[in-house]
Parts: sequence; C-alpha cells; structure tokens
Amino acid sequence: MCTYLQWLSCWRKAFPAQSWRQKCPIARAGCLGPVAGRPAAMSGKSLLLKVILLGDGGVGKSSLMNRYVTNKFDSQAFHTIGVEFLNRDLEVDGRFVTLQIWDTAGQERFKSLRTPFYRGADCCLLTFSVDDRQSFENLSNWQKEFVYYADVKDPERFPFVVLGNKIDKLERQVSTEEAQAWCMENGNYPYLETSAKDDTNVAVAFEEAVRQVLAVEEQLEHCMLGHTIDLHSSSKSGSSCC
Ligand SMILES: Nc1nc2c(ncn2[C@@H]2O[C@H](COP(=O)(O)OP(=O)(O)O)[C@@H](O)[C@H]2O)c(=O)[nH]1
Ligand SMILES: [Mg+2]
Repeated sequence: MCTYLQWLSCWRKAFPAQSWRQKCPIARAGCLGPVAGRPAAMSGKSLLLKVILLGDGGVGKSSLMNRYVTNKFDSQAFHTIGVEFLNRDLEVDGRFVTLQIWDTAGQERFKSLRTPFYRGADCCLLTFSVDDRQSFENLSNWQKEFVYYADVKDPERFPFVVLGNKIDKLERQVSTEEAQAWCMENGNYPYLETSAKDDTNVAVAFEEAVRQVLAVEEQLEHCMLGHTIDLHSSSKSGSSCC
C-alpha cells in the first residue's frame, strides 16, 4: 500500500509528461477527464495553468490577452501570426497562479499547429464578438475542434468559459440571453461579456477561467485521495468516486 503522493510520483515516473493522465486507470475511467493531457504544473509555489483563447479571427482574442497582460489596447492590432503566448501571475481565492495565455490565428495555413497548441490546456476560452453573429454560430465548431485536437477524454467536465467580446459596440447581433442559453445547453459554461477596448470584465474573465480549473483540480484531488492503490498488485482496490 502507498500514499497518494507516492502513488502519483510513481505514475509520473512511469508515464512522464503528457501521457500519464491517459495511462492512469482512474484518468481513463473519467476522473481526470477535464484536463486535456496533463495536470496543472507547479512552478515554485505558483500553479502554472495553460489557458487557450479560441474563436473566429477578429473577435478580439489578441486584444483580450494584451489588455489583460499589458493593460494596452491597440485598435490597429496586427494579425496574430501562428501562435503566441503571454504569462501573468495572479492570486485567486488565496491560490497563486501563473496563467499562460495562448493566442492563435485561425488561418488555414497554421492548422498543423493545432495539436501541440491545444494539448495540455487546462481551460479553453471560447470567444465570439457580440456584433458578429457568425462568430457566435461558430462557437460549436471551435468547441468540437478543441475537444478533438486536445484529445479531451471527458468533454463534459472540461472547463470551458465563453466570452462575448466587444460589448462597447452599440449595435449587437447576439443578445446576452441568447448567449447564456447557448452556454446552458452546451455544458452549463460560465458566460462573461467583455470589452478589451474599455477593459470591461477582462480580469474577471481570466479569473473565472482559473476558478473553473481549480474547481476541477479540487474534484480530482478528492477523487484520487478516495482511492487506495496497491502498487504491487495489478488490480486497484477502493471504490471509484467518479
Ligand atoms: N470596439 C472594440 N473593438 C475591439 C475589441 N477587441 C478587439 N477589437 C478590435 O477588433 C479587431 C480584431 O481584434 P484582434 O484582437 O486582432 O482579434 P483576434 O483576431 O481575435 O485576435 C482589432 O481592430 C481590435 O482593435 C473590443 O472589445 N471592442
Ligand atoms: Mg489575434
């Protein structure tokens, strides 16, 4: 018999980096499903979380990231080339977190970057623009694409957060109610309306992403602590919590 930490350390040695969740029997059973390939990593005392911004080109993904990390907004922003990421440290509910925010360009020629870009994500921010109906209608495609390429084992538990950006614009094509209804129907995702231009709800959106991940991690820890595993035996004892 061994402790949870000993067991975890053995698993990580046996199945390094990204593969351990997929090979862990509990992970395969669904407990660890929300996280696409690896647990959130610890860097010093800070938890490193990888968050991905997805959505149609022009909805404001790069602007949201830049507003949050550098507190700047550029109305003549250049198109993202391939993939970029920026880090920001924050504290949420007493936990110190380093957010690694990944921003991508959706152009066809960068499609080969999808798998390494999506893999290992702890949270996905599905983004549309409230003045662009098509970007809202494409949310399902972005969600499916992420689940497929990130190889999410349990999509129902994966932490998605939906952002309706550009609420400073006077003419809307998507109402708050409609967006909330979509979130409710597609997995009860949190929905936040943001403006990278006015800095409305931008920090709140990223904090919500962290909260969603922490909630899943807590569930995971709870789940794994509930297991007693005999490393000398091929079968595991203890009842499943998932
Ligand atoms: N009015 C307004 N414009 C925005 C907002 N966010 C981004 N934009 C503008 O929308 C355009 C596309 O933004 P960008 O961040 O490049 O979108 P991305 O392709 O999703 O990364 C740029 O001209 C931005 O200045 C916002 O919240 N309000
Ligand atoms: Mg961009």
